Amino acid sequence: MKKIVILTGAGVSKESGLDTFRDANGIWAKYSMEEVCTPEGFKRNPQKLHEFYNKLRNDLPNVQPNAAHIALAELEKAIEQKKIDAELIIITQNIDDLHERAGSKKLYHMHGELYKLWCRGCDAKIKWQHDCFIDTPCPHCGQQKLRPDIVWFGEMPYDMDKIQSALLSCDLFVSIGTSGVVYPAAGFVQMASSGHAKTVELNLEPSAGTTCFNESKLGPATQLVPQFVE
Ligand code: BV8
Repeated sequence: MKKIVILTGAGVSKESGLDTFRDANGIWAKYSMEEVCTPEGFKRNPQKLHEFYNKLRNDLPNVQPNAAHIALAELEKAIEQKKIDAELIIITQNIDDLHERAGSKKLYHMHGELYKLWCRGCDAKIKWQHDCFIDTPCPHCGQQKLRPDIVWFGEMPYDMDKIQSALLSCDLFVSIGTSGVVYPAAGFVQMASSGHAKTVELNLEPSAGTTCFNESKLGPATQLVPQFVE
């Protein structure tokens, strides 16, 4: 049984029309990472941060999964139908819902999800598709202590124990559409290599960790991923 672990980043959603972070006209060229992607930024100006995530959340219904998301979902389906003797886990750094809408189910959102809020009053995690403001009451406890359920810099990514054991025991690790700048995701290739995995990078341009991969294919995800899945 072949164990496959796939890591995706913002590049896999680019051709659906969502901005990446570090490309020329990416998100960090328009917003300050410190202001909208750190707990300190949220403490300093929670309204500004809520407005940032409200905008990203409102963009989601206008975009569709692309051929890369669909190819990964079809791979999972073929495995489910026992057409391929393998196990597949997708770890995404993305907070959009395009993998889910393409049909992927075995998915870890290690940096959280746009369609989730977290109440710091009662600790509830809430499915949320609307705008959220500093005075939006928690639907569970009524307190006005909601924050986006997003992992900011300096915060521990989700599911790291499950992710780590998957990486150390996989046969194939494929990294798609990520610049390889943000840790711990950027270190996953080394973790997979320390096991017995073959490692492949599918990216528009070489990532920061490109030399750590056994193989690197360059091009758009909507071309590379369906070819790779075949
Ligand atoms: C943690 C939130 C510890 C959601 C994000 C020094 C060294 C090492 C590490 C650190 C360090 N200083 C600080 C750190 C830690 C820090 C970090 O890594 N900083 C970096 C900047 C150095 N990491 C953290 O803080 C993490 N937490 O370490 O916790 C800890 C331990 C114990 C207890 C408590 C804490 C948390 C990191 C998560 C931060 N949250 N975002 C959101 O707003 O979206 S990060 C942000 O970057 C997004 O999540 C994004 O997913 C992520 C990575 O970006 P990419 O997805 O790679 O996107 P990018 O634009 O960079 O690249 C796109 C790529 O796609 C490009 O290569 C491009 O060529 C390619 N592409 C473009 N178009 C296409 C394409 N590819 C294919 N097809 C195309 N069409």
